[in-house]
Amino acid sequence: MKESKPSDKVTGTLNISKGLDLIGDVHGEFSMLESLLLEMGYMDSPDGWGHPEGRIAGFIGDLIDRGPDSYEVYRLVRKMVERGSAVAVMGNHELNAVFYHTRSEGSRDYLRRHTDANCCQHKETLDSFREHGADIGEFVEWVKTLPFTLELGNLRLVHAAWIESDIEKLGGATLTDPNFLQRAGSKSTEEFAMVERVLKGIEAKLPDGSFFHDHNGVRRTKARIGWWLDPHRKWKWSEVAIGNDVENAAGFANLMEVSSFMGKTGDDFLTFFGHYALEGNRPERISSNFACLDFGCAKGGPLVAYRYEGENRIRNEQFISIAPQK
Ligand SMILES: [Mn+2]
Repeated sequence: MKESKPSDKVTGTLNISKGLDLIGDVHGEFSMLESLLLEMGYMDSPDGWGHPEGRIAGFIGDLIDRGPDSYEVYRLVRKMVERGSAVAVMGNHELNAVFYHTRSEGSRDYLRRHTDANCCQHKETLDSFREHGADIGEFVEWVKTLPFTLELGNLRLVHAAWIESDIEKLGGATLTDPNFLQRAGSKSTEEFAMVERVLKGIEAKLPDGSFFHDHNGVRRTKARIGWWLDPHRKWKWSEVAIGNDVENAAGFANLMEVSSFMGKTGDDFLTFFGHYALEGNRPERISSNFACLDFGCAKGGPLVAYRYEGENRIRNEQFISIAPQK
């Protein structure tokens, strides 16, 4: 891990003064992504997509898996990043892909085991690369270069959770460092725990007897928790468990007990994230400085973006969405 502070890694050359369009989890939905870019005034060219007024796109992670065209989404985003018309942070699906294709040091096992469940989660991506005769290794090497977080002016971009202490300790490390990659991919290391929290968020055990079924029909007794919630306030379980229906969980959650990482983030920033597959077809902010841009596209929901214009409060009228095309 390098010694730099998170504020050091603002990409100095990136000019977001013309506006930044933050795009939620794409999950291989290439035609929805093209529709969204067109809707926002971006145009395709031999050099890749760009905006005539110099706006920049910001991808919030989870480009791949689930949808049918992960390869094409990857090519489009990579080209945009390389020509300077987009930035991207890593999502948990990209992280999983790197671990899935990287062997654990001194072992024949992969950092992410090739179990049926793990293969199943990555299958659409493997199929998409195979159909295009493309080498997934090239994708993996590119993904390793993605930052876990970006701070741009008063904006913070992270896939799942802006956990200040973790982000400071990670210090801008990326998976291109082979030692860091091995540690981040090995359970029981501090690096593994930090990267998990930032890219997958905080989970908590539901009260005894409570559960929900996830989109794969798997019965779950732990739920993703809204890390941005004030732990000193009283919250019902249905308010705390994000993106899943846990109405059978009675009573209040004690967030002070859930995790010591709750609710500690700067109010001076606008923090954008994805990951939680919120429900509803009319996307809106969580609060004036937090917004989730993932509304479960590839699970039947819309693909969502937020059009940032330099404001210091998130405004509901600046969301834009593309309805599922099936
Ligand atoms: Mn996702």
